[in-house]
Amino acid sequence: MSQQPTAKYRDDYRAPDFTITDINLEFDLDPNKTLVTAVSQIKRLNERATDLVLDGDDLTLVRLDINGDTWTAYSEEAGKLIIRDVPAAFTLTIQTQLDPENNSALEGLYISGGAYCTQCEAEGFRRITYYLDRPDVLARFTTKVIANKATYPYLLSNGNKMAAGDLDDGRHWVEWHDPHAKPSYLFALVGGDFDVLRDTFETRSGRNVALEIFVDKGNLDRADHAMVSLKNAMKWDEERFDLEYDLDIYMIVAVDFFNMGAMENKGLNIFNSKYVLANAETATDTDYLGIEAVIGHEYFHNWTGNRVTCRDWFQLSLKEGLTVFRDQEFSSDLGSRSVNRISNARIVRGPQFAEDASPMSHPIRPEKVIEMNNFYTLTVYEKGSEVIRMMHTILGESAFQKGMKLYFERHDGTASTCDDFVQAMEEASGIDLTQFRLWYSQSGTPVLTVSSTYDAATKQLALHVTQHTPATADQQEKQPLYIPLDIEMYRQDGSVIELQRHGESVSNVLAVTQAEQTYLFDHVDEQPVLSLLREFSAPVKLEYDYQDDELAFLLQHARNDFARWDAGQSLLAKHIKANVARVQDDQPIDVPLSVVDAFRGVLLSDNTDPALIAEVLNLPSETEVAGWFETVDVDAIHQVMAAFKQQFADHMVDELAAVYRQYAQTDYQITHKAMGERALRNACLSYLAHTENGNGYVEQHYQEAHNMTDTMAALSAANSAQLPCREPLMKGFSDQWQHDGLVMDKWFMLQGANPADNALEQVKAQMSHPAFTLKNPNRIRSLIGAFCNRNPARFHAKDGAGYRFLKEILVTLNQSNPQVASRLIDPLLKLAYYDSARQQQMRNVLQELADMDNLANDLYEKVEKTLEQ
Ligand code: B3K
Ligand code: ZN
Repeated sequence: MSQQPTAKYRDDYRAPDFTITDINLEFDLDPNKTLVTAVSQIKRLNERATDLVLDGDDLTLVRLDINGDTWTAYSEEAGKLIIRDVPAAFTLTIQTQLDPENNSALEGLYISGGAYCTQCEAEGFRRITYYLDRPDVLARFTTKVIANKATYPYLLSNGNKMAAGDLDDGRHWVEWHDPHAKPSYLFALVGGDFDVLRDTFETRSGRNVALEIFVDKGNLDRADHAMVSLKNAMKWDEERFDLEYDLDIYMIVAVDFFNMGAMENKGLNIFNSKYVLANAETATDTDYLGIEAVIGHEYFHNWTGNRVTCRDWFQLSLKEGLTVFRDQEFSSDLGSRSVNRISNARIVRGPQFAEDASPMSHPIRPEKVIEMNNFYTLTVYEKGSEVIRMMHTILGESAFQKGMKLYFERHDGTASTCDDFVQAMEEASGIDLTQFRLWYSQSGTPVLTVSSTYDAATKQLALHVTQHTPATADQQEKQPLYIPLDIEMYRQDGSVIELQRHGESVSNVLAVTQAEQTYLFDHVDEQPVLSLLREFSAPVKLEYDYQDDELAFLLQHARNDFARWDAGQSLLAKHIKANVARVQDDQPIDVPLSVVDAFRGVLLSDNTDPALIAEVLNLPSETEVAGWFETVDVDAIHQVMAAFKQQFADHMVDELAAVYRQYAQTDYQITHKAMGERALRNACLSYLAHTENGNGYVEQHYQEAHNMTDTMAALSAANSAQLPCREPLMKGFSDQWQHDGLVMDKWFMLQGANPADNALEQVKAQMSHPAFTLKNPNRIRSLIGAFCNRNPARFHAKDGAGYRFLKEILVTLNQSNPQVASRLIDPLLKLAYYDSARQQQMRNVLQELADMDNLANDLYEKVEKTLEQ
């Protein structure tokens, strides 16, 4: 490492010395010599400040004027432009030259598939011009874009289109003005040629908003679902959150080269095409749901993120946690609430808890950051959303919405803090959230240990609850949190026992606030079965000594679908853990028939939503299971999970086949009901693939599939069960789709997750597939990301070959796209959970990375933290 990057601390926040009220930008687009002229109105805020310090990264400065005159009193330092002795208010003109074609980091201005586009969050605007590139500087933007008219007929930026014209030399220009002052991270520009899907939306107050979705030529037939989702989102936000759109136009541009999912730039969202393009032939049901969620998410940012933005990047969860909560509610109101809750809980309990337990552990409002892009994490987003959800649970919908209203009244048009949000919730509800605020500053996963004693004579139940948050890499001392614990009690006949204390009914949501607490309930007429942490009411680990029959009971009888699924997961977890221990003791794997029977009961229950049955049947991934252990035995886990799949398939083959036949589909519909039925049928197929006629089932399923969901279900079953038809089907798919990278991503993902012994060799071979390129983040995530995250038995191969392979990829990406590299490295950070031989191998490759002399900040931050441990 040549130069040590410096960390920033939340405590060091200082208001800016200067601000920028207005900026006029002019872009003369050229692949290697784009000229950017920025004319900013600068105002001094701190009277003692004499020097204006602007951020800049990888820029060529062409001109610098103050009030129209050349200014020479400036110097360039690493990442900064220092302009000395500036007046109190002035016009600053800065001209920079950019090379978008060679911008492989996909941050700032770059070219994706022939179109110019931008990505500025978090700190990409400084790769366009020197600027006060921080979210608490809010300016009105006017942007003029100039380019060749034939090649780039569409020139777009934020806000409303103000004027356009042609130049003599075949070029044209368009000027945009955004009336809403915004931070630079929300700036966007696009120049290219597209097909456009147009529609309109009439807001509640009767304003007409033009909706435009820009896609690559030829993809118009894949944009409808995105448009429907957008209109649904606009309507939902009016109805549920009382929030209306505020510009005359809303544009979405789909690009193939994009580091993450999408970006909420004001009035001009830029999307990874994965979250826009879909039709029956190319997209699975999961893709459809993903599009609905991400289109919603970016739209909802218009209020939670854009109208009220973040004061500094440590406050990121202010907009992200809240907006994830809003998109989850949107998906739940439109589709199945319980299925949505299940997938949220899976993410938090799996990869988010793993993040808490890693060297990158941080609170939802981090304290220390080297590279901001490293903090767009599951903790900030998903746990952040859980924290908002807990407030929603504690306050109730009505008081929560009052809090939202107060938050907007106070903070609209400003850059705010997480604390501003909690304050509004507190004042609107009258509920003291002092202790609750700890969720923002304390990292780690709390463990709730619950036990109960029932006294038949007094008909009292005592629930004893302790909470403990283990120390994390970033924080040793932990305090008790305010944890909402949602519970229910059942009688043996399945009826509910009302929660009562002194004869009065009490809320199902207990407020756990101390390290140890006991709750007493009376009028409990029999020894109850307890349903605990319903709806995953807090992002905690629950420990309760459940008996198998209690879990089987809840799986069958709980009146809440989430609780049923959760009981099934606990039953599995108990026996998976026990069997991993058996394998380690050289004993045979034993899946009790009573466990199989409990699942069979759900499979055959005809009053249960098929989507829920599918979720119940969906075994936890090996990566999720790994998270349950102090020391991960990848091989034992692999064996045990394979055995569970096989035993379930063997013991339930007839029932699985019957349900599979029952849900045979003739026509294809994209409704939640049809999706649920497909999910169940395909879950059955995934088991049937492991039975005697597996190959026949899968081959026929593939041949008869008339949509991508079914096609992929067949391929994925063939892949997991390593069926003879795997080869020909994979080849057929590749022959059919190799021209389409987005579709091929599904295939690459299967190659990455291939359980074959020689998976690594095959993954390496697929890197020469015509559809693969290390320049495209989607391809990298599909093939290499799947290998490292969804194929633990191969990635963690004893000889360390998986680690060395990842290292080679990281060395390449460190140069070309450090942001993507930094996402990919995550499985190596968990080295502490592996045996000493594997740990050493992982440490070796991390050390080799640390020794590089050009290691990007993104990787540096993670590598150093891990090696320090
Ligand atoms: N706000 C963007 C994420 C930007 C990530 C920068 N590395 C998308 C979103 O959360 O909606
Ligand atoms: Zn977001």
